[in-house]
Amino acid sequence: MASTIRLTMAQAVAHFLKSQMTIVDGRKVPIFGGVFAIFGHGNVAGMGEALYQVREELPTWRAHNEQGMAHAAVAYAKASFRQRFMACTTSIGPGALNMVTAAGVAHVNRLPVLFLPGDVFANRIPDPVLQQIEDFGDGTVTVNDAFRCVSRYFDRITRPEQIIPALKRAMQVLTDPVDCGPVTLSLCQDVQAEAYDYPESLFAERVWTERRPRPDTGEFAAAIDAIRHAEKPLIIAGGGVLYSRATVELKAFAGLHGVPVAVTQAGKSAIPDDHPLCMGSIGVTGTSAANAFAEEADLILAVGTRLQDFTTGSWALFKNDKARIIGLNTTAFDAAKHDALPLVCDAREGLTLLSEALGGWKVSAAVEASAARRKAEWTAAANKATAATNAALPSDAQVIGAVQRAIGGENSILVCAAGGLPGELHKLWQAGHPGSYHMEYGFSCMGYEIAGGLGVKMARPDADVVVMVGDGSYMMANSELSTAVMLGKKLTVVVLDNRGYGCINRLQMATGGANFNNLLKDARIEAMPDIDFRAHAESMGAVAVKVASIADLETALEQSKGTDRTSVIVIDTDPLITTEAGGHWWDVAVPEVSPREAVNKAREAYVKALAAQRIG
Ligand SMILES: Cc1ncc(C[n+]2csc(CCOP(=O)(O)OP(=O)(O)O)c2C)c(N)n1
Ligand SMILES: [Mg+2]
Repeated sequence: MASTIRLTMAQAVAHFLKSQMTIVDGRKVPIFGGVFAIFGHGNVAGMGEALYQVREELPTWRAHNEQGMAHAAVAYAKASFRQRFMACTTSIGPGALNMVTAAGVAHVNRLPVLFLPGDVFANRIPDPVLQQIEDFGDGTVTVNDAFRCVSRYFDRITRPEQIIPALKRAMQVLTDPVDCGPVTLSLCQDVQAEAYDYPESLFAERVWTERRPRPDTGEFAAAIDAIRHAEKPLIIAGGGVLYSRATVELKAFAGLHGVPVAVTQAGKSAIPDDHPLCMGSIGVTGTSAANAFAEEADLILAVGTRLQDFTTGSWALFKNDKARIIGLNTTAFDAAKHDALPLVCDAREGLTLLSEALGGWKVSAAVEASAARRKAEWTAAANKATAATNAALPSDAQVIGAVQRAIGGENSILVCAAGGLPGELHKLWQAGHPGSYHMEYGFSCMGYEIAGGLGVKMARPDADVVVMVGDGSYMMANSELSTAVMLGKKLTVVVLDNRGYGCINRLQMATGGANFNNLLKDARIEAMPDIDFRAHAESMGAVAVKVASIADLETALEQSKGTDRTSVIVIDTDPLITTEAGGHWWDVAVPEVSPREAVNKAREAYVKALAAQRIG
């Protein structure tokens, strides 16, 4: 009989997690970077005791907010190019539900995180326990069912032996390039403490290696044929290029065949922005260069992208009637979007094989010439937007310019997620090495930025992690600033205070709306908030300073380099200015009837714009 070991279910989880390994840069390392935990009655006795036992091999990190810690875990996975990830454990009820939004972030962005929320008693004897909701018609419903739609795999563990297949399934999903995403194992609190004779083999070291699927022969032949017949091809590089670590191959492909490359938010840094064939960002927040190629392209080689609306200009960007998409993606779901010729394979494998098969095929000299011209035109426009200024209230672009000049070097990683900044950064930030631009733009979840910065720093301790965040996002979630200070994970945080939800205010104006409920001045107020972000950040242990000009910002950024402490620099900005150059229409539905003339006008323009959309 196989030998067994008597453990509680929670102990089995902890021992199993610490035995999972992977290879990164030729070195064997634990695949779990650790476990973020906030304890409560749903996990302190079970998971808490179990994690204590393995604390040397599998570190437990204490956070301040479950959503924040889960964002940090998401960022850790993204900054690790999905090669390593974390687990997050919480109590039942509110602690668990606090992670649901972050699970959504992981789900949209296809990032691996293991969620281990506590759940109600499987035996139901003490019901209803503190923090247990009661469904009048279904005894099996708990709040953790909310994780189902934001998990690639969901399981509720109601018997200790169920954890055996569940853990194995979890690892398969977390490490699978296609299924990759959040896994939720909802751990009933009584079962966490229950013992079982687990087979010792469950805890044997397991080294996970990457799977790199190669293309189907027929799909490959069709893709080659389409590329060979293309006169104006364009590559769209998405996050999949980075997760596949196909950046060398992308550069080689573009260079050899002369095909211009445009990048999505997740794909930015897959090719350096200063590469002659990198046309920069595409779509709604695109450069004029990338969007000009997209408009005329007869072939779009979409590599590792979900083709979300910001990328496709809500499907109005591609204006050539003959435009054909090749969907080079590990995930058939993405590869087949919009009647694409699917090329289901790993990005690195696919690009290498395509390039080999294309041999000496190259675009015409005219394409390369227009790439050089368009890039130069865009660079001039971008430089103008980011140039230093002594305006009383600088624009986001001018702040971006200062940050880039001061700390945008080879070792830095820029982190951002929501507000007006993502659009400006997509256009204007000059990304260098792969992974140096960390934008969460699948969910664009306010409150991700600071916690995300922490996760990035944990994944890449040697990098200079720079977080750019708006006042709105800062107010939504900032508690992991204290965690970063506590863990000695140095972040440089630049807070752009435009006193409200600037980008939504602008969107409101663009859709004919009245200025209403976005900027603080347009909200229902008894006393105008005057938030002292500097003092707030200082109270959390950061070195904090408020600067009054772009010049002072550059000085403060320089000074922040000299300290090991997390630094927060606050600057007031103009809520109304964005970079006009580049960009594309975005489908945001405008009311069909309204007593407001401005809305009716916006509706007219909206209906006209809809005509450019490719349906299906
Ligand atoms: C959790 C969450 N709630 C709401 C939104 C919608 N939203 C996107 S940006 C934004 C305003 C962000 O304000 P701020 O961080 O100050 O940036 P700004 O727009 O001023 O540049 C809002 C409300 C969101 N993306 N995420
Ligand atoms: Mg703001």
